[in-house]
Amino acid sequence: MQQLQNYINGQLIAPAAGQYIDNYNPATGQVYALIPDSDAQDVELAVQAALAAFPAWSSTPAETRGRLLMRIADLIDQNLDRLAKAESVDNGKPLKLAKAVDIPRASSNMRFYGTAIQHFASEAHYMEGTEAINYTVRHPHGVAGCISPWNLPLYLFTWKIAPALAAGNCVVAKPSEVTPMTAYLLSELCMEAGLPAGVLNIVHGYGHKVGAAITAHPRVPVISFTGGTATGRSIAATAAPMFKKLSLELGGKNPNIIFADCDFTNALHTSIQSSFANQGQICLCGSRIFIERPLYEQFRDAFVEKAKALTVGDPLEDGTKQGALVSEQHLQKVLSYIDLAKQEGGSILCGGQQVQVAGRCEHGWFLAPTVIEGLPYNCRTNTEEIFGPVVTLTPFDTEEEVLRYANCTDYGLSSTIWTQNLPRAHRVAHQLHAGIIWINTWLLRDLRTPFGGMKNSGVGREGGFEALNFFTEPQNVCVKL
Ligand code: TXE
Repeated sequence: MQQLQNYINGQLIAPAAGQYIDNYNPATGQVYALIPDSDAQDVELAVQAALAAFPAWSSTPAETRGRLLMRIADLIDQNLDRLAKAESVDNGKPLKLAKAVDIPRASSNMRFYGTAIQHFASEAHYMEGTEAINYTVRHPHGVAGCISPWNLPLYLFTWKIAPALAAGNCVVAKPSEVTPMTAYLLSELCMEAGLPAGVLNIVHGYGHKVGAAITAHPRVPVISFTGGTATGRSIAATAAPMFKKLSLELGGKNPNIIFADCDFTNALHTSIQSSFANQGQICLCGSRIFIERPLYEQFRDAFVEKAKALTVGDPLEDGTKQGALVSEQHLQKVLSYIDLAKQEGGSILCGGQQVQVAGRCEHGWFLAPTVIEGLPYNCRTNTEEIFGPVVTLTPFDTEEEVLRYANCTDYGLSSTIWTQNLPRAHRVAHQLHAGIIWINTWLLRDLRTPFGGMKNSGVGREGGFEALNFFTEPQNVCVKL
C-alpha cells in the first residue's frame, strides 16, 4: 500500500513519530493509502526549514520566483491525467470534473500568481507644501501557514500557496487529511521543478495536531485557512491573541434567487450545476433556491426531473455526473440533515437516500441528489450548512421578501440572481449580504477579483492583488526632502 510522506526541506520524509492514518477511497469505502500522522515535531522541522530558506527566497527577484511557479504550473499540466485520477480516487468526485476543473485551476493558480507578482506595485505619496515623499515597501512576512480543506483539494491548496510563495514568503502547508494525495504529488513536482529546499513544506496529518501546531507556532505570523466555520473560529481564537494576520474562507449557505422573468433554460441548467456540482460539496453551491411564485411550479417540476436524471455512479466512468461523498462521516452528517428536514415539515421531492452502486463501488458513499420543499425559510435546514447534494425550494412574492429570506443566515459567502431586469439585478445584488454575487451565471471566476465572504463566511479576501497584499507587510518610509 502506498505510504505518503511529508515534504520538508526539499525532501520526502517520514513523520517523526512513525505513525500513519488510513486514507480511504470514497467510491469503494476501502483504505488505499497511508498518510503521515504528523505532529508538532514535524511542524517544527518544517518551520525551521522555511526560516532557513527565507532570506534567499525573499531576496530572489520576483521574476525568478515567478518563473519557478510557472515551471510548476507546466508540470501540473503535463501530469493532468495522473493528477485528475488521483483527485477523483481520493475525493470521490467524477474524474471528468477533476480533469476539467480541479487540476487545470491548480495550474492556473500557479501561473496567475507567478505573473501577478511581476505586476505588483506599491504606492508613493508626495506631500505638497511640506516637501516630503512617502513610499510604501511591501515585505514578505517570513513563514506563512496555509491550511486547506477536502472539497477542492489541489485547487484550494495552490490558491493559497501560490500567492504566498510569489510574494516571497516560505510556506508550511497542510492539506486536508481526508484528501492528501494531490498535495503529495505536488511535492514531487516541486522537487522536479527545482524549487529550493525549504521554500515550500507540506506536513500531512490531522487538523487538531498539525493544523493546530502551525496555527500556534510563534514563528508563523500569517495564517490562510479554508474550511469549516467552527474550525475557523478555533484558529482565530489561537491566532488573534498572538496578533497573527488571518485570512479565513469559511462555510456558506448561499441563496439562488430565480425571478419569473429569467432566461428559464439557462437558469434551470445552471441551477442544477450550482446545486449538485462536486456532490454539492463546494462552499459556493446555491443550496437555498428561492423562486418567484408565478414560476414556482414550472421550475420545481423541471428541476426535479433533471435532478433525478443525474447519473450517480463510479467516479471513474465517463457518464457519471455524481460521484461519492468524501467520507462516511460526512455522508452521515448529510443524511442527518435530510432527517432534520423531514422533522421540520419538509417534503422530499427526490433523493433523500443512499445509492447502492453495483460492482467495485458497492461499498461507496453515494447519495441521491435531494430536493426538498415546504420548509420555513428560517428553519435549521435552511440556515445551517449541509455541504452535500441537498437543496431546498421556496417560493417568494416580492423583492423585499426574498431579500429577507436570503439574508437570514449567519453566512454571507455568495449569491446568485436570475432575472432579465438589469436594474432589479443590481438593486438586489447590492442589498444581499454576500461577498460574491453572480447575475445570470454561477462560478464564473476571474482570478483578479476579490474572493471571500461576509459574516460567518470569513474574514479577508483572496484573489488578485488582495492575496498579495495579505501575504505582505506594508512599511511606509517618509523622506523629508
Ligand atoms: O473541515 P475542517 P471538515 C465545512 C462543511 C463541512 C465542515 C467540516 O460544512 O461539513 O466544514 O469539514 C484543518 N486547527 N467545509 O471537517 O475541519 C483540517 O485538517 C487547524 C466548508 O473537513 O474545517 C483541514 O485541513 N486546522 C469548506 C482543514 O482544517 C484544523 C470546505 C479544514 O477542515 C483544525 C470543507 C484545527 N483545530 C468543509 N481542525 C469550504 N468553505 O470550502 C481541522 N483543521
